[in-house]
Amino acid sequence: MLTVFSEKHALRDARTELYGGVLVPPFECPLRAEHVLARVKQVKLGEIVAPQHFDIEAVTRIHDADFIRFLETCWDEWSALGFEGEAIATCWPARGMQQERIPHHIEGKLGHYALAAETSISNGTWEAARASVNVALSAQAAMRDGARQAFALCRPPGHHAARDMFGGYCFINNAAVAAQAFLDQGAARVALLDVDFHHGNGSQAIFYDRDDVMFLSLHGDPNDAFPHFLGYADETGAGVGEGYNHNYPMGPGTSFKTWGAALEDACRKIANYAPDALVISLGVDTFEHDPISFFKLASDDFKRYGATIASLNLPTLFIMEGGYAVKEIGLNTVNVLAGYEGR
Ligand code: Q9C
Ligand code: ZN
Repeated sequence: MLTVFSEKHALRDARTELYGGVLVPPFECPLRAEHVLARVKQVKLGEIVAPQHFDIEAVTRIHDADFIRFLETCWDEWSALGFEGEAIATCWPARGMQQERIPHHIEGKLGHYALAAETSISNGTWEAARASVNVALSAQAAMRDGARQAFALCRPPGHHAARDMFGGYCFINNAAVAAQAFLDQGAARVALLDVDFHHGNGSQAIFYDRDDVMFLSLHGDPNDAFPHFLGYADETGAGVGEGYNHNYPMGPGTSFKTWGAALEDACRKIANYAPDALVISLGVDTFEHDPISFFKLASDDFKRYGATIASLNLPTLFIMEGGYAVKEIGLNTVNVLAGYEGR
């Protein structure tokens, strides 16, 4: 299958992530994308192309325009103040405080637009996030033009980003923007299946009250795992979207047997929905040796579940999300794609 990749991902190279009370080098690092690309080449998965440019309107179909302007200007505003470190939110509109007001100061804007504190904004972050969504939109355009499947090697990832929030290493929701592009080109229904270890809170929130995108997510139980405050099984959608949101939270130590059964159930729901396209938020942090996650999938399991996804026989767009076992990220990611292709 076709892979879309942008070298501009490397512009997202933050120095710091707040982890365990310490500023550490980010788990979400440039080497990740380079390793996936190397494996795509090694197995000769198919052609690799650079993204085209898309107007920002494709992004503001999903995201708030003021939020996008914030992402674009945050680093300049922050660095103009002469701080030594990267831009990190430290203050939020907590319970009882004003949720809608957007303060002028960058510290207030960071608190308004951040959903968590681990993700710093650094020089080049906006340019990389912009290139990442162009990767997703280019892979989607290839499918509009007739491709049956495609792989968007996006970095930074996107599924935690909501209409007007960044965090969890995500800035622009690449999968949501691509799903909306399918609809805007005439699809009646799109299924968005999120197999990243973490719940795709951004994607869920974006489509929660809609019936034209079914969102399904298999993930670490939010009682035990980030993002903690969304992703529970009783979140089933709202309004006309009621019944079109499905969460499969699973506990520490979950094996492929359990995880694979959840995938089978999700695939049955997708088949009944009969979407015109399937978007996969493909994170491989479900791997047994992932440094920040707690599922127990082995490298061969990724191949097996790629085949399960293929059995849906739908036009399928794979969007790269998480996965932090950097040494094995290429093997695990491309195993899904190769398994999908039946090899
Ligand atoms: N104790 C994605 O996979 N922090 N984002 C986790 C672990 C945030 C993951 C803390 C993890 C975000 C795209
Ligand atoms: Zn993840």
